[in-house]
Amino acid sequence: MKIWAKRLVLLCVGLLVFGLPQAWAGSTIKLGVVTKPGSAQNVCAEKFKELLEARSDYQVKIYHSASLGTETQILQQIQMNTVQMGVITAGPFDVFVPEVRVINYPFLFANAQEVDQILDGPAGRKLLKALEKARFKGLAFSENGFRHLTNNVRPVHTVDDVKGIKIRVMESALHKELWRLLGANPTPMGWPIYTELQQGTIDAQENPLWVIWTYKLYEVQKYLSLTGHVYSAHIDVANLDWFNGLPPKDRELIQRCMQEAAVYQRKWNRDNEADFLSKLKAAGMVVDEHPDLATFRAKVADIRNLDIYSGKDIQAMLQTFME
Ligand code: EAX
Repeated sequence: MKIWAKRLVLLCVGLLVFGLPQAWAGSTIKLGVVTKPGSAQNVCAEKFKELLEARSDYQVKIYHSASLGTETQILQQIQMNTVQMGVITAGPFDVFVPEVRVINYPFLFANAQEVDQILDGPAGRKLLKALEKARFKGLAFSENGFRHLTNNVRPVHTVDDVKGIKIRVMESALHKELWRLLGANPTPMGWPIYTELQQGTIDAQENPLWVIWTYKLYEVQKYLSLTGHVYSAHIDVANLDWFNGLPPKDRELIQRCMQEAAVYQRKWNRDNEADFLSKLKAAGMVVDEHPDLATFRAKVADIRNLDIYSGKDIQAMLQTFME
């Protein structure tokens, strides 16, 4: 073989072994969300895709509408790195990282301003860091929003009205305990749950207003009470080892794009809340805008003493968030 031909062969082999496979493998990022287009998770994921693709050669492929299974299953796939990233509701995270129960604590945040102050501050950063134990890189918090109760049995004004109602809760240890304490009969299930509500397997669910609207739950739920009992963050994550294996400038870019997407998405959610509420009323839901929350708070006052909050780390973090 001529010398130039040998060199060409060596160059090709070298590129294959060291260069191209890395470039190919690294250029497409699979990102999972459980919800369908138009949903809060998708708004964040799509913004992230737009920002990252405009600023780099990465391609972001969004898997949505439960095509990867439930949020719990998406988290498992991120851990295995068959999916690299996700925008996932904080609820199901608490099985993987118990510290996440801290931000799902009932009535923890008074309003959106307080959410931003705490989650964007040192307490939020500490929580993102805690995700590393489960091999997740925590990039940012976007949001599902404040969760409200809907049901088909009766109007709910005080906590006594919740008694015995069969409610679907997220696949989360805390959410299950919470609704048990409130007197309901909770069943953890992945998302979506329209059919179960329609068939009457369950009578109730709780979610932010955009969910009730986007998933047409008003067709199968008569009563809405603005309980705002839990603020539901999304945690925007990547597989930790995949992320750490990227060049530093890519890591920084991905982090920055996700943070910008999260800020954009929180604003989107908040700007649209009043509109979702009017649409739900117009669609015929009976809305209690001022349920007697004192009765709810009283029932969950002792939640931090439950087993799910045992452990020094989790108690210390809870303290930080409550200060
Ligand atoms: O994002 O599972 C849930 O209740 C979530 O809030 C739902 O997926 C909407």
